[in-house]
Amino acid sequence: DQHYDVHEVEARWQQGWEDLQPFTADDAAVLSGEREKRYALTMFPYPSGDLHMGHAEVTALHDVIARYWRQRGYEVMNPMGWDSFGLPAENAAIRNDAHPADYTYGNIDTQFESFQKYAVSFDWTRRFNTSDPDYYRWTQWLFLRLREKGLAYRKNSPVNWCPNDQTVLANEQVVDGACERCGAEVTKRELTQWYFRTTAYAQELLDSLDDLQSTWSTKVVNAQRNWIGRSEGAHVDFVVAGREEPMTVYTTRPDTLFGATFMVVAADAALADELVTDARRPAFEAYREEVRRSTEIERQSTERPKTGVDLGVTATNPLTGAEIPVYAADYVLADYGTGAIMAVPGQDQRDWDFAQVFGLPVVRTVQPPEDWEGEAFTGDGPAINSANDDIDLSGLSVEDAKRTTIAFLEERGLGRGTVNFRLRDWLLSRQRYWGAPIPIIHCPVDGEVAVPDDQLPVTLPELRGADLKPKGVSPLGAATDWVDVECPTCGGPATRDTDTMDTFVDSSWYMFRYCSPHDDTRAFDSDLVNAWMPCDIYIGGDEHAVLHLLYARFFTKALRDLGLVDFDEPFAAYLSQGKVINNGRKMSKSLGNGVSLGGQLADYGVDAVRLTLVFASPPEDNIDWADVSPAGSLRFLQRAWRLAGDVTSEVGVDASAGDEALRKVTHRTVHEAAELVEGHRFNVMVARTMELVNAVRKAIDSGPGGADPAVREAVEAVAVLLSLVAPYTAEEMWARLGHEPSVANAGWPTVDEALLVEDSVTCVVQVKGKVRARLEVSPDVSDADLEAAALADPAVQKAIDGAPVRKVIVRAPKLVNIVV
Ligand code: ANZ
Repeated sequence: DQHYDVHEVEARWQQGWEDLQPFTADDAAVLSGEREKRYALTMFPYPSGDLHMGHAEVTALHDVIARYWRQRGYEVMNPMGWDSFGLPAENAAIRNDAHPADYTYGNIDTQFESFQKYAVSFDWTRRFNTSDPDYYRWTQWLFLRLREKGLAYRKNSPVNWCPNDQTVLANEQVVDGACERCGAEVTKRELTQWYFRTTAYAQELLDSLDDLQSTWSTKVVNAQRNWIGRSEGAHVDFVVAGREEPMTVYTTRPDTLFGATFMVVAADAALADELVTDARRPAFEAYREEVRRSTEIERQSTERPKTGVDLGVTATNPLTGAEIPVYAADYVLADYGTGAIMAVPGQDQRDWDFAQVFGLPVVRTVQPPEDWEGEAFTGDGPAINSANDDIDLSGLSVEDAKRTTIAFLEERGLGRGTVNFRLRDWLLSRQRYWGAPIPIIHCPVDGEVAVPDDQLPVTLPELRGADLKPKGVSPLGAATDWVDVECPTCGGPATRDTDTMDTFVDSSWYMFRYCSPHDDTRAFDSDLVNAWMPCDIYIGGDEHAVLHLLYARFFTKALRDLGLVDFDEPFAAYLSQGKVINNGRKMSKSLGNGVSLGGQLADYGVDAVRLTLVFASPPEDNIDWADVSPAGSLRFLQRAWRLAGDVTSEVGVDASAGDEALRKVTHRTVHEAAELVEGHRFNVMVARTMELVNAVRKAIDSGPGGADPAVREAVEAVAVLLSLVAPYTAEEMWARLGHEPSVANAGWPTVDEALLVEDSVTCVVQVKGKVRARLEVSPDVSDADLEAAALADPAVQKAIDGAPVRKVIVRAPKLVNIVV
């Protein structure tokens, strides 16, 4: 036989695997310590259509690791489910004129079937959807536990508002001033919303990144660091004329205090409203209106000229004693630091720009370099214009001046050193339908009352036929039967909270739920979670580098402090995979360059598509579908499969009697493949497998032949290596070789160390930095022998050309460098 029928094989094995269930993780084996565990997690999908090339890529890569660990004898948990609440499903449902539940669960069925055909080694017994009441009951339960700890609370403040989706957004969901999902420019609104107190863990979230540095993608670690945004500086108190309370600012440059020539308050901060004089109020209110209407993009723009209004009050610079004016402006943010700054135009460009517009004085407090022609100077240099009777910073560097100023301020009670974080609390409530209802009841007598645990879940009302189009208030408000309830405390009339939770809440704890997915007495079994977690690998896209990972890390720390888990971080290793693109560009409808996964699978089969995705590039890099060849992958798989038909020795034959040269190739390949998988260099692992296939083909056709025991050993190794990438082909080969299924549990071939010793290595000989000869030498050649051999080589002699040899550098067995 020269070919196998890809689709016939797929249909047959899919059926066969269903009976074998080789991928069910055994809790008992892990709890008892009988087998070491590995928890392989890949991001669960949104059910907003069928699987696409992106899913195909991430699961193919992920499956290499999961299947490898299984072959190595670990007890592997590789679960999958659906992140089925949330805006993407809801928006798609509205577009398709369907109820979100019908739309969502229909897609889940479709995706489930596709996953099965795609043959990812998931443990389907652990499957759940976050929109199942059995799941979100516990999302609500966890919300209440966090609230009891003071980690979930409600407050009124200006929030990000997406005018298109008609809902609030977390800071993390605003990218360059636009809605992360729909791209609409985000505006601000004053609203009462629910928050998780992520800031309570700011320092710890930052500190534990040090431990993740070596096992997480660097890009992701850096993105997390920047998002948390720790800075060191000072709070400085300014006395405002006619006001008892001081005006406190946050500055990272206390050394520049002598140069603070005016103050700026965020226009939308309460403080601006408090400070403004009656005379200036009309101008202020008009300006504030203008600011509220503008988008984040406009406000943050550095090109746009600075705007603001004089509030009519002055503050006293504590070091110069000068009375300096206080302005309101939009370049200062209400929710960062204290929402107010001391402006130092000599050292800060934004302040410089503002000073130019309003004609305010500039005093430099750091000496710029002699040839300095710029405006604000932000670099280091000796302090100038920075002395009074009590403190003298003259000549100090920025760092020393900072320290001296902070000490002085602290001594006089004028300020104190402080640490500030860019990280904000996580805004979690959404004015949308398709999410977990917030389990709170509002009572006119008792205020905010938690829904008692035994009344969970608060199920979503069905609202069939209702208009779910976003209108800025939650559609749940329309379900009056559902909204009107008795207060659990006083029994009087009360109303349910009508907002739902951000879908990121659901995905912040799903990795715990997989450990005991069907437990209907608790969110998760802590013993099982502590046994299985942290996840040994987590694979997903870059787009979640900040949001989801940060939230999941926050949840883990909060649950630890609630005594529910005994570790600090959910993901021991994180790998972010690249994207599948086409003709150099992201696949999109408008470009018409989309590649359908279904079409590729129909044309080439599952294994060829999987192999192509794994082989194309290192996992972190993008794959351009225009540059790869699934047809070539299929030809290779057929070649590998044909080897199995050419093996004529019996199962269990003693390989040690076989051809040694081939055995060496086999053992070296298996040995390297393990290192390559562990180092996430899956594409190279495939390349090595291809080389092994070539070597066996040669051995069969023009070497010892198909009856040699070394050939069987090699082909069995090929089947096991391929089982990580191309499960159907591997299974067919395994059966053809006379084995019982499944190759997924065949076990990793044992490597004979003796066969790894190389016979010879290539030594490069350089003369005057140029390669002049390559010598085949023994791997354990001595420096002296190697030097003699190099000098005796005719090509080397010719290159030296009789010149005196000044120095010979020998690095046995690989390099000799001759200096003449
Ligand atoms: C005076 C000063 C002088 C500043 C100077 C900088 C340079 P990071 O590093 O990001 O924490 N700032 C403080 N609160 C702000 C707010 N709510 N909106 C906009 N800007 C704010 O930045 C801290 C610096 O950003 C602070 O230090 C403050 O300006 C400004 F030569 O104070 B600085």
